[in-house]
Amino acid sequence: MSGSVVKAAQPSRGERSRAGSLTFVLCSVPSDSHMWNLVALQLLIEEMGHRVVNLGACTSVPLVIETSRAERPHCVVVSTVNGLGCIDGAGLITALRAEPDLATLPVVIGGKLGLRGTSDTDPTSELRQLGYDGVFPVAESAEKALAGFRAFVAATLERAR
Ligand code: B12
Repeated sequence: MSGSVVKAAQPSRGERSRAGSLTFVLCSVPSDSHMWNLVALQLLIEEMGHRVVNLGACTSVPLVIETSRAERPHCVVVSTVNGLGCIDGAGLITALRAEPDLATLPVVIGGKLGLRGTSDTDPTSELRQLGYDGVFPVAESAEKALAGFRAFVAATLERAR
């Protein structure tokens, strides 16, 4: 889903959030070809009343950086389930935080982040230290991860108002 990014005049973040809607860039990591996780999350976020720019599976890091600049989203949501989230997800947040204009952009990650499903060491604290604002592993419970994400979205909306 790559392509040229159109730099048209856009409403400011404040103008968009006053309209009741946040913008989310939804992506995966370069190694991950799973796509139904992205479809499900797009529907979930849209059902909450927000706009989603879904970059699809096997998302390249440069595309996430380019789209974050073009869309100026309220949050980037990284979804990954192939087990390499702790490695590829670490690379993505390190690259984003190295860009001065994206250093404070809210970015969260969730899904099946480790290689062995429920038996992995929880990578949450490591990913948070690298710069993620929220980490939502489904290893313990998908419901808990989604509830945590919903609470994060609600708090983001509150901050944007
Ligand atoms: C379909 C499938 C595939 C298809 C994908 C087709 C496609 N284009 O989508 C194919 C066959 C290509 C595939 C390949 C592989 N797969 Co696969 N695959 C699956 C399977 C059976 C279903 C995934 C699915 O569509 N689920 C439906 C969606 C809606 O659910 P979900 O993905 O879990 O997403 C939800 C939650 O995880 C959560 N969530 C996800 N992201 C985020 C983010 C946030 C912020 C939040 C809050 C929540 C959240 O919310 C989502 C919506 O409810 C799962 C097993 C399973 N039952 O989950 C394995 C599975 C994901 N695959 C697995 C593996 C290992 C692989 C391969 C490495 C296998 C191999 N050796 O080649 C490759 C990797 C390919 C790659 N490069 O990524 C493992 C991952 C292990 C782990 N992480 O613990 C699983 C879990 C199977 C297993 N039990 O071992 N796979």
